[in-house]
Order: sequence, then C-alpha cells, then structure tokens
Amino acid sequence: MGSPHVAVVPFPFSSHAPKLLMVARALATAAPSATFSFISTADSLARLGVAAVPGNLRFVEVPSGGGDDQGTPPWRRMELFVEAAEAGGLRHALEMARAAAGGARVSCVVGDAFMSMAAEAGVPWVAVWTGGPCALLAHLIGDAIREDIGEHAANRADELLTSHPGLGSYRVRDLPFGGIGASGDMHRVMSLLFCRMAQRLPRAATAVALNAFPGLFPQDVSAALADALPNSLPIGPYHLLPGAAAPADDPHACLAWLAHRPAGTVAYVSFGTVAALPPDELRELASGLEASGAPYLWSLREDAWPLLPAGFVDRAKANGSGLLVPWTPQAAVLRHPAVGAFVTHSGWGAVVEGMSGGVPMACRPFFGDQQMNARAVARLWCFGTAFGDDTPMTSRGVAEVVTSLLTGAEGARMRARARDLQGRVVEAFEPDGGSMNNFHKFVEVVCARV
Ligand code: U2F
Repeated sequence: MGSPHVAVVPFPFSSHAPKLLMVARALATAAPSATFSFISTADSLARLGVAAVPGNLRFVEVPSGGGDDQGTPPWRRMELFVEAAEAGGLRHALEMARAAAGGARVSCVVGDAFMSMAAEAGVPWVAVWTGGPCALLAHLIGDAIREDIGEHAANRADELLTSHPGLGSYRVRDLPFGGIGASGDMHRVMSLLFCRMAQRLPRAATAVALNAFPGLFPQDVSAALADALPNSLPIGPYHLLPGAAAPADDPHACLAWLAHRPAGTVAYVSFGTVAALPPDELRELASGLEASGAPYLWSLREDAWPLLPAGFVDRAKANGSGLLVPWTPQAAVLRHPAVGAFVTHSGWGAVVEGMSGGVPMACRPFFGDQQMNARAVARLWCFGTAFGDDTPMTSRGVAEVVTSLLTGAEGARMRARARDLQGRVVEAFEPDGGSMNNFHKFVEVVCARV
C-alpha cells in the first residue's frame, strides 16, 4: 500500500481558498511522506500565493464549470461551479489529481464544508469549516429553527433562541440564513449550499475541522455542536497551525508604516473580501476616522476609493495620518503592537485574527455568520462592540467608538479581555495545547490508510 495521497478541495470563492491553503500547508508540513494535491480553478489559484509551499504540496488546476467571463455575476459563477461539481466535476477533478500524481489514487478528500458533494465521491471526506462555529450549529439544526420561528421571523427578530441548545445568547435577527446582501439569487445559491451541507456533514464527513480552539465557546455550545456533529475537531485558528502561514506579503509597506507608530494607537479597518459598505456609510466611516484624530490603516478595495469624501486620500497622504491600501498582510497587522482597534465586518477570519492579536474590535456585520460573530465578540467574550444596535455607523458614532477603543476606560477593559483571549490562543498551540492535540488527531484521520 503506497503513502497517502490527499486531495485538498477549497470552495474557490472569497477567502475560502486561502484558508484551505493554510490547512493544506500545515498538513503537508506535519505529514512529509504524504502527497497533497490542492485542487482549484485557474482564477482561484491565480489569486493565491502558491510560492514557498512544502515540496509535497502540489497545485492542480481544474475546470471552473463555466462562468469565466468577468461579466457573469458572482452568484451565477458560484451556481455554475457548484452544479458542475455536483454533476461529476469533483470526481473528475480527483482523477486529474491522480493523473498529476503519477497515478496515485486519492486516499482522502480534505474539502471545504461547502463542497459537500465530496460525500458522494467514493473517498473518505474530511471537511473544513471556515466560518463561525455557532453559525454552523444553526445551519445543522436549521430545520428545527425554521419550524420554530416559522413565518414570523421578522416580528420575533429580538427574541433569544433559548429553546435551541447552544444558541441561547443569539437573537433571531442574528441567524445566518439571510444569504448575501439584497440579491435574491445569491441567497438562493447559498441556501442550497447550506442545506446540502447540513444534510451531508453529519452523515458522511469522517471529521470536521473548526477554526477555533477547544474551550473558546461555553460548555453548552460545545455540547450542542458535539451533539449535532460528533466528529468536529477545533484545530484553529488555522493561520497559527505550524507551517500554515506563508511569509507575510506586504507590497504596500503597511508593517513599515506601523513601525513608526506608538503602541496601541492605530485603528485598523478592513471588511474582508466580499462585504462592501454602502457609499453613504463609507463616507461616514471615512469622516469618523478623520474626526477621531487617530492614525488609521485601512484596507479598502480600489473600486471603492472614488466613493470616499473629496480630498480624503490626499489629506491622509499629506499629513501621514492614515494609510489607505487595497490589501494588507492582515494577520501580521493585527499582531503589530501599534494596532489598538479593529473596525471590521466580523467575518470569522477577522474575529480569530483579532483575538489572536489581542485587539479589541468594532463590528459592522453584513450577512451570513457575521451577525452571530459580532454578537459573540460584543456579548459573549466582551472584547468589542457592534455597530447597529445602539451605535449607528455615522461619522460621530465611528469617532466615538474608535476613541473609546483606543483611549477610553471601556476600551481598556475590552483590550484586557482581548489579551486574555490572545493568551488562551497561545496556550492552545503549546505542545500539549487543545488545538495542537486535535490537529495531531486530524492529521491521523486525514492520512489514515484505507
Ligand atoms: C467570508 O469572509 P471574508 O473573506 O469576507 O472575511 P474573513 O473570514 O474575515 O476572511 C478574510 C481573510 O482575508 C484576509 C484576512 C482573512 O484571513 O486576514 N485579508 C488580508 O489578509 N488582507 C486584507 O487586506 C483583507 C483581508 C464571509 F463573508 C464571512 O462571513 C465568513 O465568516 C468567512 C468564512 O470563511 O467567509
């Protein structure tokens, strides 16, 4: 029997592929005698940093299922990709990986939980969930929740989900079933993905990796998750797994800019890879940052720059008060001592990177799991606050929140809690720490001979 050949299959949209690549790098480092084939579309591979990977990790380009035309809307590209993968595309991709590895049969698929068609690929499937664990729980028991809240979800938005074990701190309005933004098509595509995933994960996945460390959530949440998904393994934050992180790519010299700022003085702003603020809110945020007087580092996609208030970019450049860039090495930025506050959409990657850096957060959630993540940051771990409820994202609201996080008494309390979480993250990655122990089990499952 030959050595294991593991196919790592990301969902090739938003930041899913970089997260799966972190897991793949860590696995390839931990199991040097196994072969890892990272299977993705040309577009997704082109956006990844594929340099400096372990020698036993290769990249295999597979068809996208159509929708390569840049004019195709994102929801339709996703739909075409998923339809093709469901209709035999994934099996075909595994054959391509086999051919590229000199005929070595794929012994295990480590696949994004969204790629749940892996359940039918005839190979053991180990799933990787990249979002908030409580959102996963909500998806897994989604039918029971929908039956409970029924048609009246809007009237019951502020009700706590106390009749669903593990979800009692969340409100109906926090549930992740809303899909992305106002687009009904995206909602439809995402709902189908989540629905298939919720059916297949408990039945077919050999194990499910979670981007969290054991003990991060209270006991009732862990128990409810273990009940819904007995094979889940918290091995995160993924970016801290040994070998997971590529060297920080910093084309806009953000780290050098931070090096000139005193500790805890800079507000870092980023809304991840999908969410976009409506233009009026973007202007409020920009003017609030200026009004706070705090130095800021803002990761903002360039297509949004023309929407900023007149002169904003030039003023930042002229007085050095801010640095606006299209991309930062975020995990390294959040670890930098100069960063004292994080204004974010509260995607799960942002949350775990923020807590790993010990940085208090101001969350402005948009869709999916972000509302639950923001709620957990503000109410469960209390190392941040959420815009929207009492504090609208107006210029004044932004200035107040940023000032409070950087210099206020409440901000200091939140920073202390963030540092406490940071310490627990460090412990989880000590040689006998919870995430490390689970990661060893994960490697064993992935590399098991079949
Ligand atoms: C979707 O999340 P996003 O991709 O929008 O957001 P995150 O989960 O926070 O992940 C973004 C990643 O991109 C990195 C950052 C994160 O690892 O470090 N990044 C960066 O390196 N530099 C930048 O300038 C900006 C970002 C979805 F929208 C969320 O609701 C889900 O929780 C998430 C689950 O994977 O996917």
